[in-house]
Amino acid sequence: MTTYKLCSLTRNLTRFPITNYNTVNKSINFRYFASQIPKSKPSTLKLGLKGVALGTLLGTGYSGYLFFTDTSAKDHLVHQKRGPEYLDTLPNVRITKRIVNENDKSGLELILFQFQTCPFCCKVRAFLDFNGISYSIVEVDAVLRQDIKWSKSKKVPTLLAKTKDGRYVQLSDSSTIISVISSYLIDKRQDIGELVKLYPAISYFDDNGKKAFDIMNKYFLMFGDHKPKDSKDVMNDERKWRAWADSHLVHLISPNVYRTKDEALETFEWFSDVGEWGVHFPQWERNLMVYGGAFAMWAIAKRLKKRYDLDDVRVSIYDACNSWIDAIEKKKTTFIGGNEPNLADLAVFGVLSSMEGCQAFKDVCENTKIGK
Ligand SMILES: N[C@@H](CCC(=O)N[C@@H](CS)C(=O)NCC(=O)O)C(=O)O
Repeated sequence: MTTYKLCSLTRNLTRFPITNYNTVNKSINFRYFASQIPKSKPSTLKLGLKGVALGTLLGTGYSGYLFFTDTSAKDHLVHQKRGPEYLDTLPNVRITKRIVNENDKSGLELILFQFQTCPFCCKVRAFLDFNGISYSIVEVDAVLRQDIKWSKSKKVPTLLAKTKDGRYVQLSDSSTIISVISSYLIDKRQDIGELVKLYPAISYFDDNGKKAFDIMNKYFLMFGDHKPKDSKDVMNDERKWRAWADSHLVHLISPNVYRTKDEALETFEWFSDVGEWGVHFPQWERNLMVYGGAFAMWAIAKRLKKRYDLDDVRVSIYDACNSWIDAIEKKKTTFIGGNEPNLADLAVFGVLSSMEGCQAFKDVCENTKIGK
């Protein structure tokens, strides 16, 4: 912006009534330029200088205006960094479930704040369960969300992990949670409280010009001194499919499971069963979650269908599942990760498992090879 303004100012100056421009050895300077103005036309100079002053004033004003309205003028503020939050004590919340794996040697103490059927939460649980890690669950009321009120970010999944100094570090964003814990599992002598610092949230301006934060390296693992067991290509492929699960597959879930009012209600009844809402919440709150949630999500699903440009939502999810299957068949392996599932396999499994009790899940299993 500044550069452009200087250029245009220079251009304006050289375009000034320079009848003598060619006769001043092309080394134009203001004093010389002023002396060349015929005395009989003082008003032209005055007028010109006023024009320059006015132009500068307008330019400055316009820059100021842009600063507050145009995001490109704020580029120097784009890369703000936000580190993790630490809590000295646990927030006053009810642990609703504890998943215990007797053979857990991770040394981790984790509390997962979740909605049982949120695809991002399912993804985290698929990862923790596959790795045999024990954890506690706080089932959050999806409508009132009291149990997440202590947190700046109201999103789930949110994970609290006990650090070496006895505090709790907060991890938000499902893929970051998975990458941080995977990095920790590479060398369990590390302090998870320190590892999280390697995944800062960085600010950017989204398509609507609104400032947002994202964890840019969320698909990367930290190996420290350890040599990765996989080649660069294999790791790139894993990251690619993990990102696909977050940026594509997951957006097909809501439009499918809340496709009609009946499907939305059936889905919420199932949520209530698996999330044990009848046990964890009073009847009125459970009903509010089921009926309020079903109606709200049916309405939102219609908007999402438009936003992601989905014509027939079932066809879109069949296509996505088929792309995933094709990629595995091309590799001639059981999983994208080869003979063992990698983080991409767990992400896709987790996302799809979020709709297990829904009609959409049955349809996907019947109409694609994903069930196998
Ligand atoms: N990028 C996040 C997305 C999490 C997310 O959007 N969670 C939803 C539940 S499925 C949520 O909490 N939405 C509430 C909100 O946006 O306020 C992740 O991967 O964890």
